[in-house]
Amino acid sequence: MAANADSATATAANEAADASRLAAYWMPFTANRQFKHRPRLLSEARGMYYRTPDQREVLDATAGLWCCNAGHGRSRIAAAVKAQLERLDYAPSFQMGHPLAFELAERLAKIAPASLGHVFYTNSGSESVDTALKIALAYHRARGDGQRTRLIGREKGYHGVGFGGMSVGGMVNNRKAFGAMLPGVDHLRHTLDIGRNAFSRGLPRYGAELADDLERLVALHDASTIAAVIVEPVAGSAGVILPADGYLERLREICTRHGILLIFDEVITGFGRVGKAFAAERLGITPDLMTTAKGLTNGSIPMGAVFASDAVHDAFMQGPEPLIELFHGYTYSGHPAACAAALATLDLYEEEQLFERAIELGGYWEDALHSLRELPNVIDIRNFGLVGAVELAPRNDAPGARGYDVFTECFHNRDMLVRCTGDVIALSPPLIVEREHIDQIVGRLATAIRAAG
Ligand code: PXG
Repeated sequence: MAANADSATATAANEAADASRLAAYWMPFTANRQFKHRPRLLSEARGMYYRTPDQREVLDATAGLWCCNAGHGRSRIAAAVKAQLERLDYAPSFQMGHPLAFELAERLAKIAPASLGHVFYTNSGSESVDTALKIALAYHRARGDGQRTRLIGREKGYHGVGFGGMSVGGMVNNRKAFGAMLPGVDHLRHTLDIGRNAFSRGLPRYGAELADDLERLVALHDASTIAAVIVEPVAGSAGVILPADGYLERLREICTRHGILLIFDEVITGFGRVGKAFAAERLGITPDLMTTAKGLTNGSIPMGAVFASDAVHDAFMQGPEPLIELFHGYTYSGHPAACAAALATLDLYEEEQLFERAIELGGYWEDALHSLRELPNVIDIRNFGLVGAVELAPRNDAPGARGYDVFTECFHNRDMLVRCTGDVIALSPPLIVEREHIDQIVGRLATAIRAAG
């Protein structure tokens, strides 16, 4: 008895000591104090599973943060990074190059829509977005159309956390504390319409006309002042918001008619998430610029890439050759270790045919998710490719509480990692997922939704 009490005291003391050691790390997009009272730690990962420090196996239903598309612990990537760091750890990225950066750009251009033949490297999705916005502004200027300075985003859009991405983004909590942001930004209406589209399977039927909102902004500002429109083909962070069938075609058509560049933010949808290399290909609509990150290196080494159309790129390649065409870039643009990781990742995607998985499994995924429809408080289910969302009714006076409870219930009691954003549970498993994992994901989520009440 006494021994037990002693060991309980010792355990409590250890935990207290550990908790105090969590203080220095100011965690991103996290309720720091709440987290540190009851930490959720992951210490190892392989395949479809994370492992916690206390050796629980946690099923990864979110591919980390939408990035580990080939699953975890891929030794091919680790070996490529190690070999590269030993061969060439770093090379300057301005006015100098190294072979892998060129090789990777060529590989990437091959899997992108045909006209997107040029690649600019960054280190994250946020940097990709700010890079694309800057390229759009400078493109018009290079063509003598420098009065086109307005940028158009969309309500509920998420384009990272730089000042550019935050300004064109449309999630209020990501904006409200940070001042006036970029001037000359406007927003399209968002495309979430549960009233008309609840429980759609795949792209919803109603809402293509929402693209005409761009005509409203053109009428207000005049097309001659607008540089670019940026949208996520499928919005992830705001809770998996799908475009209605025909919406993106219409947006493309309006942009083309008015000489406005269309930017697809494919940070989440890129690298196989929706059944092709990019949503642009799956949906048959080609943007002028495309932002990516995450799945580019399977989440292993930070890296992003902006794809630019030949027309955009070529507009810069004018004038005297000794002139730098774009005064933009990062110390770590095309970092050798990141290039090695990306090349190994592309090998895995190709050899294991992972980009096709979201189409092969799409029907099974859709049926499994929609089996949750009758559970208490479920007000919508959305799916496309290997992305899914279950939207729950908010509790009275406590928006987000039910979603958070499902998330913590999943992690602590059902050994599964999901994302919650408000009262939406978002799912995006690694593309190596098998049918039995899908059954587990849906089964565990069902019990967590019931338990959260
Ligand atoms: N654009 C899009 C479309 C994104 O989803 C970014 C840009 C920014 O990427 P970086 O690498 O700078 O974080 C993202 C990031 C979530 C979640 O809540 C989504 C993201 C990041 C973290 C969490 O589902 N997307």
